[in-house]
Amino acid sequence: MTGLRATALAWLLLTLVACQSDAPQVVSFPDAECDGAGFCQSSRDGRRITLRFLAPPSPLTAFPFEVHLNGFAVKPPPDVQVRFEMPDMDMGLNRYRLQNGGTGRFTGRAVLPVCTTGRHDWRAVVSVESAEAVREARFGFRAGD
Ligand SMILES: [Cu+2]
Repeated sequence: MTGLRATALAWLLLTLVACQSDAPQVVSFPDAECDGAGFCQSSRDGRRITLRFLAPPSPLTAFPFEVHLNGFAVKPPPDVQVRFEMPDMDMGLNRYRLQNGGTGRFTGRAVLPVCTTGRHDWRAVVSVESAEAVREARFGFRAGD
């Protein structure tokens, strides 16, 4: 190996290490589908993330939802966000930070845009950020049909 190559490799490794220490680790929960009543749940390593729509989600109409966390440390409380996306289609930024209602319950309210191609299949990505990791659960659901 030439000196230049070794230097380039060392630089690459340093960059990779720096990247890893910068951002917290993202732990993905198994993908799940919401049931017809708007109840969505996924578990991993003794932790459970539940998303519940408190009204049927429909474009252009605000709907409330809540997230319940089980098996998570609640002090300090994690930062809980939900972003709504459509698989393989840019629907703009639809991200909401939830209010901490105490005892592992977080509440939010969202308004979804209308899909110009008439699709109804959405995905809610619940992101729970604590000091050591970001844990994410992706839930498929339908809106407005
Ligand atoms: Cu769309």
